[in-house]
Amino acid sequence: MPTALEEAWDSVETQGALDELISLAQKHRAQEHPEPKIYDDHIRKHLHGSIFVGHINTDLDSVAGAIGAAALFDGIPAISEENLNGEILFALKECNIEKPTFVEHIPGAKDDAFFCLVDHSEVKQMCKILQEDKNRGNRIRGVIDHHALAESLATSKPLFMDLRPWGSMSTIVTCLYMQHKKYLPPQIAKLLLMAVLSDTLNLTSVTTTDADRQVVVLLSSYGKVNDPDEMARLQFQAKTDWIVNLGAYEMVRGDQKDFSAGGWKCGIAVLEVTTVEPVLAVAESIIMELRILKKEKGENKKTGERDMRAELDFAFLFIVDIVGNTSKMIISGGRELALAKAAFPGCKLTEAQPGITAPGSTIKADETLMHLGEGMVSRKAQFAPAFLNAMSGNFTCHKKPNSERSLEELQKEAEEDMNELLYREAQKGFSHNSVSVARTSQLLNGSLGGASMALSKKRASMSGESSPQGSPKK
Ligand SMILES: [Mn+2]
Repeated sequence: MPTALEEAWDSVETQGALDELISLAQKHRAQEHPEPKIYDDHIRKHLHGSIFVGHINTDLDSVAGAIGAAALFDGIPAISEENLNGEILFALKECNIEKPTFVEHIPGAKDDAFFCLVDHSEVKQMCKILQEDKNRGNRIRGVIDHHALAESLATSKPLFMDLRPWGSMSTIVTCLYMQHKKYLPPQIAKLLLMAVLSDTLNLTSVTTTDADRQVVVLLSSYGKVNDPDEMARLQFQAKTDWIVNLGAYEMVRGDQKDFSAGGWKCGIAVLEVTTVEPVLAVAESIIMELRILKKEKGENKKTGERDMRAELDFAFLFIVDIVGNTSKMIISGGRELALAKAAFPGCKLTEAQPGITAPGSTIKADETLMHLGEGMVSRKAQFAPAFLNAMSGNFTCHKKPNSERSLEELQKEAEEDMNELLYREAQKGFSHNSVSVARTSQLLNGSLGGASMALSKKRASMSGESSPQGSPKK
């Protein structure tokens, strides 16, 4: 089997050009920039001193990109959240680079500092400071990204933007080093390499482009990484070990994004692992957390008020098997089942965990896990488009979109809704510390049992029936 590096070399059509790039860049190592160019100088001046920060629910690409771009443009690298995932921590250690400062601790960040966003452009993915700042349009001076440009992004002044349809933001940053002929220190090269490997799943994801392959070759050379395949394996293993220890609460909220179409709102969480079994072992808890998450999305964090129309209609968790190059999707209820079938027709369904209880009356226990086909690994390129396509078509199920219903209607229905009961019970019983949220399994089982009992009694008293669907395991 050829290594990722060898494959990348083979796929690079312009090897001569690449050699030239390397020698050119090496010539400029550690030298003063010899030929000031209007292009470079003005961008440098524009971004100088800015805080470079990635998205919340942060990932290695966001952190590495912020570090790389800040070093290139003489800015300040920042992290959007205090807690970093196991892959990021592993990469920083491996590259001997210090963890950047949490953005809220950077002087001026809350007042008048300028920002360059990396790896995102949507308001809802921005760090809390920017989300809450009505003046952010004055403060965002740059965006370097490889996602669709957000409709929600607006600035009051012209800004520097570099958006390219590549597999990783760190690929763009690497090219910016070449463009600006600036010395790329080996540690930063290694960190950027690890970020490209992370975002492209070691160059196997459908989002991978030739630009990413070329950059992997280049960065392996600069960063002195002889075997990027082995590097990818180690970092994915670090991420998997970390995920397995997270627990269901963090699993469904860690790398989670919402998508809307046709009045529907769908949340997609993704876990990238080298082995899926440890995640499936807690599938029942994951389903419960997905059901609670849907309700949580209606909370207004600032006012503490709830808007049930803002709740998710659907919540999914995809477990991406990086080694097998395929995915499994946890289906948390009847609505999710209907949408999953519309988005991914013909995919096999099984139970997510042996002996699992069906999460509702419109789904069976052996329909709680969908097995997606080979090569299905990307939220951006595959999962989200499939759902968006289904939702914007004439998709219907047994419920209408939350956004199209009246508050009265939703509030009335909530009294009968298992998810609502779970949500209320869960709010009573969990401990929250700065590192993670722990719902003890006892509490969970107790809550689920309690909620189910309450619902069961209520239904029985209302209709005379006595065996509600969706009752939990003892
Ligand atoms: Mn990225």
